[in-house]
Amino acid sequence: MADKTPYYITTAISYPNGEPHIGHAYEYISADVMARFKRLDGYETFFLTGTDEHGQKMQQNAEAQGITPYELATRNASAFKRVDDEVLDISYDRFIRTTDTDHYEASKALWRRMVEAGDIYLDKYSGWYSVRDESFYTESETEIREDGERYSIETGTPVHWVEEESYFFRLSSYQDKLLAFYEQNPDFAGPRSRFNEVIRFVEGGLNDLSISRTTFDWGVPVPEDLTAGETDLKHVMYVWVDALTNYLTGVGYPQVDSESFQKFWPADLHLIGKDISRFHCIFWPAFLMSAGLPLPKRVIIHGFLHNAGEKMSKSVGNVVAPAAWVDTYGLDAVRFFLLREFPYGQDGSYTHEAVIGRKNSDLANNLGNLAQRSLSMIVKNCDGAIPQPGEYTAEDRAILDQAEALLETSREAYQVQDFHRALERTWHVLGETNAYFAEQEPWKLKKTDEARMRTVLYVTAEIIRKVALLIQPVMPTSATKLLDVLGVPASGDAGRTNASGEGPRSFSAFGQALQPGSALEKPQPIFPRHE
Ligand code: ME8
Repeated sequence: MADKTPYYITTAISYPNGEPHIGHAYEYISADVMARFKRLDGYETFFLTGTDEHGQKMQQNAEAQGITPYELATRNASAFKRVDDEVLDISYDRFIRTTDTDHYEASKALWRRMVEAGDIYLDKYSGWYSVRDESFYTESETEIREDGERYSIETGTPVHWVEEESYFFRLSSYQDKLLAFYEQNPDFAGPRSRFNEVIRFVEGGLNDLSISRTTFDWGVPVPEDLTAGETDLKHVMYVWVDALTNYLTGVGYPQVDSESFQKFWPADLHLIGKDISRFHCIFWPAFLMSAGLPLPKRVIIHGFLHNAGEKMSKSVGNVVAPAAWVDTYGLDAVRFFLLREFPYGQDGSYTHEAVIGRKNSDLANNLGNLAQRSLSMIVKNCDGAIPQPGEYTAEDRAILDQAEALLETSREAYQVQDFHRALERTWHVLGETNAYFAEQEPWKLKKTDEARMRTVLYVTAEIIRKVALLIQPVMPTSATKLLDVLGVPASGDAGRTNASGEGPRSFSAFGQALQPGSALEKPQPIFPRHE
C-alpha cells in the first residue's frame, strides 16, 4: 500500500487553572472533527492536544490554594484529559503537558537556536503585564477605569507594572519577513477577516519581545550555559515561548531527524481561539524563522462561544461544563450543534432552545425520520434486503447527483475549516431528499407499482448511506449505527474503532453503492426527539 500523506493538527493547549468549559469543548470538538475527516479521507493523521502548565498565573493560583503549581497542574490536566476521553470522545494521538520532560528539552533547544541566530539579548523590561492573559501590553494598549486601576483595552484584564531584567527576542527585525510571508501565503491564517487584523497589527510595527522572567520560578529554565556570566539572576522562559514550542515537542523535536519529525513537521493546522491569534500568527512564525525551522501551513482562528449572547464567566455563574450538555442532549447532538449553528470563525451564542431546535429539526426530523421511515419500509417490503432498483427517472438521477457531489463539497469546505458549510450543504441535500420521498409516495407505489417503489427506496437508502459516511467525523456514534444498519462494511484502516459498533468506514467507499440483495438490519431510531 502506498504511504499515506501525513496530516498534523493541533489545538491550543489550555491553562489547567480550573475545569474545562464548553468553550474549550468547542475547540476540541472542531479539531477532532477535522482530524477524523482527514483520517477517513486517507491521511496519516497526528492530532496533538494538551495543557499549558507554566507561568505566573498558575503559580499564583497554586499559592492561593496552598498547593504547588505542579499539583494544581496535575489535578486539572487530569480533568481536561478526562473530558477529552470520557465526555467528548476526542481522538487525539498525544495529550502533551508542558511539564513533560521531553518538552523541557525541546524548549531549551529552540531557545538555543534563537540565540545562535543572534536574536536573543539581555536587557531590562519595564511595562504593563497581565497575569490573566500572560501577556505584555504597551501603555497605549491599556486604559485606566473608574476604579482607578489599569486594564488591557483588548481583553479587559488587570495589568500591573513590571520592571525586571529580561531576555528579549528581536521581534522588531521580523516585521518585513512576516509581511512578505503573509503576502506569499494568503491562506496561512483564516478566516480572512481575522488574518487581516493580524496583518494590520504587524504593519503598525513590532517591538522586541520580553521572553524571560526572573520574579518567579515556575517555568522552563533558560539554559544555564547561555546565561553564565551574563546575569546573576535565574531566568525562566516567558510562558508563551515554551507553550508554543509544544507543537514541536509533540512530534519529536529536537530530534529533527526522527521519523516523526520528518513526517509531521511543519504542522498542517493549528486550531486556536481569536484571543491568541497574535501569538500564533506573529510570535510563532518569527521564532521558527529565527530557528531556521519550516513554518506551519495554516492557523485557523475560531470565535468565542457565549451563553445566550453573554460572555461566560465564573462571576456571572453561566459557565457550562461539557458533561452537563452531553448528559442533557447527547454527545452527537452537541457536536453537531456547535458546528452547524454558526459559521466557524465567528462568535456563537447558544441557548437551550437553539440546541433543541437543531436536535429536533435537523437530526430527528430531516435525517432520523427519513432513515427510519425508508429503511423500515425496506425491511418490511423488500424481504429485509437492499432492493434492486429499476431504471432511474430524471428525478432519481437529479437527487443522486446532488448526494454524489457532497464528497467534493465537503472536502473543499473542510480544506478551509468551513464545517458550517459542509453541514449546511449536506442538510440541504437531505431536505431535497425528504421532498423527493414525499413526492414519490413509495407507500402508495406499494399497491400500484412495486418495482418503482423498490427504486425509490433504493435511491433513498443510497443517499442515506452517502450522508452517513460524510457525517462520521461530526457524529461518529450515530453515523456508525446508521452504517451498521445499512450493512456497509467497515474499512479497517480508517481510524479508531468506535465504541458503538464496527468502526469507521473510509471515504474511499463513497462510490461503492449499496449492493441489492445485501441484508439490512431492522433500524432503531438513531436520532430521538428531545422532549
Ligand atoms: O490561551 N469560546 O489557554 P486557555 C471558544 N494556554 N473558545 C474559547 C473560549 C470560549 N468561550 N474560551 C477559551 C490559552 N477558548 C493558552 C494557549 S497555545 C500554545 C497556548 C479557547 O485555556 C482559547 O481561545 O485560555 C484557546 O484557543 C483555548 O480555548 C485555550 O484557552
